[in-house]
Amino acid sequence: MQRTLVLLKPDCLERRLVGTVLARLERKGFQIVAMKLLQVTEELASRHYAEHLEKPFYPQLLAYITSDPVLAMVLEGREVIATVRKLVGATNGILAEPGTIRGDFSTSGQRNLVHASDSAASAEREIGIFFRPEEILTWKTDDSSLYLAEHEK
Ligand code: 3AN
Repeated sequence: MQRTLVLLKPDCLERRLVGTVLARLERKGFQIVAMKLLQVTEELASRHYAEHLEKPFYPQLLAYITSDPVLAMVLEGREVIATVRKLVGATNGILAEPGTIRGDFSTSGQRNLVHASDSAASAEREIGIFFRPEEILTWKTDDSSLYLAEHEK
């Protein structure tokens, strides 16, 4: 089973779309194993967005991600990293396919509602930035047969 970091970003909270977005991720069959509401600081943003620090859009990205709280979570499941990226859609909401979260709810390249880790290495790094190991819970329901075939468990 894989884990991925998902952030519901300030615009998602401001637009009261938390329940809508979370429902899409949850009903796919992924398990929430950690969750917290937090205000992203400048220091936290610079660690999370380390690859964008030198980009021309970084000051705007920093202002946006620190403007209001984010809901951070760790989701667990089969192929969860790539699958959540597909559910979220392309970075720019204009280009994101209809049916994806960004494709259905965003017309922006910055205010695009959700962050999701893009690889196993990113997931491990980003989960470590937002959560201490003891904040990630190990729990299982016995309903896996509703979601997976025997050989997929
Ligand atoms: P994604 O979130 O799809 O992985 P990244 O990692 O390339 O996209 O970008 C991280 C965040 O930086 C995006 N979610 C978006 O908020 C912002 N961003 C990316 N590219 C741009 C851009 N060209 N102009 C403004 N903001 C951008």
